[in-house]
Amino acid sequence: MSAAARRRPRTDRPAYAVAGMAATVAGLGAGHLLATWIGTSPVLAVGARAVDLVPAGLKEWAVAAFGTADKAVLIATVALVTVLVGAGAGLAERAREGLGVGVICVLAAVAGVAAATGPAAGQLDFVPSVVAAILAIVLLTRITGLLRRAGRAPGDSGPGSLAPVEAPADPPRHAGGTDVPRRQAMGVSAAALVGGLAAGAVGRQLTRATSSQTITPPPAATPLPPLPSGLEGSIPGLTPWRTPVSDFYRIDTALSVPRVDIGDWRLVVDGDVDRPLTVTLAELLDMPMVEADLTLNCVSNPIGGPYIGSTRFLGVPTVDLLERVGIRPGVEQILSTSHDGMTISTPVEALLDRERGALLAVAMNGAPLPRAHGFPVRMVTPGLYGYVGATKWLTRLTATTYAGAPAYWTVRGWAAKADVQTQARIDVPASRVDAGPVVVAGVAWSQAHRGIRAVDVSIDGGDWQPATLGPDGGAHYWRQWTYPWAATRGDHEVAVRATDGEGTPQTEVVADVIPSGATGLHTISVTVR
Ligand SMILES: Nc1nc2c(c(=O)[nH]1)N[C@H]1C(S)=C(S)[C@@H](COP(=O)(O)O)O[C@H]1N2
Ligand SMILES: [Mo]
Repeated sequence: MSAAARRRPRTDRPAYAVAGMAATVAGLGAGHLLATWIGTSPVLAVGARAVDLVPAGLKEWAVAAFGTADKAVLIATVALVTVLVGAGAGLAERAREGLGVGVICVLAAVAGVAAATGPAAGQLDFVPSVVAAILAIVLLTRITGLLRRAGRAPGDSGPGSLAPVEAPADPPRHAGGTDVPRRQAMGVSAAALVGGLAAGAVGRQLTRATSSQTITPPPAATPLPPLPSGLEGSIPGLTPWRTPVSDFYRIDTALSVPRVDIGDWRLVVDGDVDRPLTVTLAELLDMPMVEADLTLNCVSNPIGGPYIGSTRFLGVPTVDLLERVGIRPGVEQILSTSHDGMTISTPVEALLDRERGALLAVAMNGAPLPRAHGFPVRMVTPGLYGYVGATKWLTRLTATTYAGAPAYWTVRGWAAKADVQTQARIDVPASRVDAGPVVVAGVAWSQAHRGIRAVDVSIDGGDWQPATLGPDGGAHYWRQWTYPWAATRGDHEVAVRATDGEGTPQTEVVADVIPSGATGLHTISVTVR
């Protein structure tokens, strides 16, 4: 055994790896907490850039595999990879003093650049990454310093000393001074780990807390009568006719929910217009408001999927603002920009169509928009999927052409325009039922084609049988339906088909969600005992 090997026994590798991990966790936690007040969290910054840079196919896979938990999985992956690199930094520091510090600097540089180049990045967004790096470096050098002392025999004056191999300085490792710095190193590592995790958790709680800022939605100029109650009261398991806001699906690319200051909020309306305009929130809230019962759905919603909800929105007709600025001939789309940099293209004719009733919404279900759903102002465009008409945290509307400014999803392979496909979904029964009368029920929607005229059910490929429709909430609102089935023992296939208000049944052709929304019939298998 060489002197060097004796000075640094093989068994101290885990301690260095733990040191690197602990220092990294402490840095990440502190950075995440600091980002509550200033800049962007290093983990979220890297995650956000990853969301923007990964190919659409991988994103599709992640949504398919993890659903709306895809963000949590992404954040966990980024954190895990960072902590593993941190372990590597500890080992690098063991191999050569300063090398691990270098690894941490590289990590921090990646995070800092990611934070500073985000679409909504301000000048101080890199700060938490720098603070995280400083803390991690201080901890790493302190802990590895202790480990070095622990690995050194008493009397050994340090690396490079020419202590003879046969020196008296070869005591049992647990004796003498060597154990004290080792224990101190373990203590500092443990404290860094616990402190980092706690800081991260506190940061998470603080950024989650709902904003203290709110608005008072003004009354609608022409209020809608309340919706009658739906069928869900008598059919357990049927989707409620009005989606509770807490159950409303959330789809966006934001890793932390954007926090928009209502005092600073401005809506800029510009581009190819006669009179560009900037409105404050107070000015917007002073404009005449209308109510609309709307179903909102995501182009990524698979057949039978959950990314759909219905509520009553309150807002300013988008056309009112567009008429004020004067859209010039040749404009094809309104490119909307959100506070977090998302861009969405909406066909200008859809927004100028007063009957369709696109809104700059400020409230849903009688209350201000929750932060997750676009507080303070979002777009909603009946008949169009969310990714081409429902920009949350809206800050800008720019009149332009499709070639002039391709939107976020367009450059990622999704259709530049997409009407909501006519669909029906089966909510009940479950996959196992007892023989006898069974209620088949669900919802159907066809916002782009004057609502739902009929829903039909087919058992085991048999003739289409008409379902009974629930109350009518208008062309842009989904419709509940129910069908009484005399279920007989055995395995059965139940299929549903919607027919739109113009009399066209939904297509049975199976299409994937990308590029313009899934098509095909929703079919379920039921075992009847
Ligand atoms: N700023 C911003 N707005 C956005 C998105 C986004 O990623 N960022 N996603 C869109 C998509 S794909 C959909 S389906 C709807 C979803 O709105 P919700 O989360 O309120 O249900 O928001 C749209 N608006
Ligand atoms: Mo979407």
